[in-house]
Amino acid sequence: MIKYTLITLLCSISLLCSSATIDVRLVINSGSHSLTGGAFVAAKTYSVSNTFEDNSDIFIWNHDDIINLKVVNLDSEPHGLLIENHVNISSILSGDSVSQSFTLAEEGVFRYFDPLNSPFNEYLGLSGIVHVKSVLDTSSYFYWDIREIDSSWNELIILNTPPNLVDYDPDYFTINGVSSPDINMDVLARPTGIVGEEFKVILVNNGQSIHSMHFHGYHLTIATDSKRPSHVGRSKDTFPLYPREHLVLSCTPDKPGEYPVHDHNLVAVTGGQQYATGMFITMLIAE
Ligand SMILES: [Cu+2]
Repeated sequence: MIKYTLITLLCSISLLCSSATIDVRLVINSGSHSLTGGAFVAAKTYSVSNTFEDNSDIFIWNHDDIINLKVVNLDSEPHGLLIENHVNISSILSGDSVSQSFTLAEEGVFRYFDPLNSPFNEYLGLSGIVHVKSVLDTSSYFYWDIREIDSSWNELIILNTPPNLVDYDPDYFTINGVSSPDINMDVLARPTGIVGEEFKVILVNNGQSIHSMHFHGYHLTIATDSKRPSHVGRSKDTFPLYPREHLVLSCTPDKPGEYPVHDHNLVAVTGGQQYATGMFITMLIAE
């Protein structure tokens, strides 16, 4: 079960936009991530619930909002929380919590993650997405938190045995913590729209592998490329995405239909060595 925190505040018709103050209780949980084919791996995630979720929550906030954040560590190990450009909590002991208030002073897409035991804690699932929007931005957005899992790594990391980086051989591939066909049920992930109306897709690679997402049916235009800013404005159908990189892609569909998107690295459309699952989603566009 995926749980999201979606907080969108629109200005009233008055010319004055005031910032909101939002209380967020973010919990670090450990548990079993259910994978395609009935498999499970040990994982750790951040969520607003005391119950383990398969993927860390995606936060959508408005520029200038004030966040009163309390991070609670329910895991047996110390963990931290870094939100790029906004927050740096270096360590929270097991059973402890840290509170911090901050203003969302910058618009954009930011990763949040555990800086401890890098890259293994963020690999286990302690990494997610924060999107800070202009209060005037009424665009339709979809979110893909892209990562892969080497189930043998999870077993070792949970036992505090660092795996060998050169042995990384992922066998599961997820978007927002789930694989095809279940990912098509995720309304925050699955692009839906209408011919002639722009939508945007935010892709964040929270894994350790390079992925390359191929869109059928349409060309999309790069609105943001965190790794290669000079590529902004390019229009094409396949987009490489490096670890810790994010992209914002814009699409204005020119025809109706259901069109697939998948990782062009075809091992990523498998799960537990079974084809076809993994990173495969469809866009559904109405007339
Ligand atoms: Cu393709």
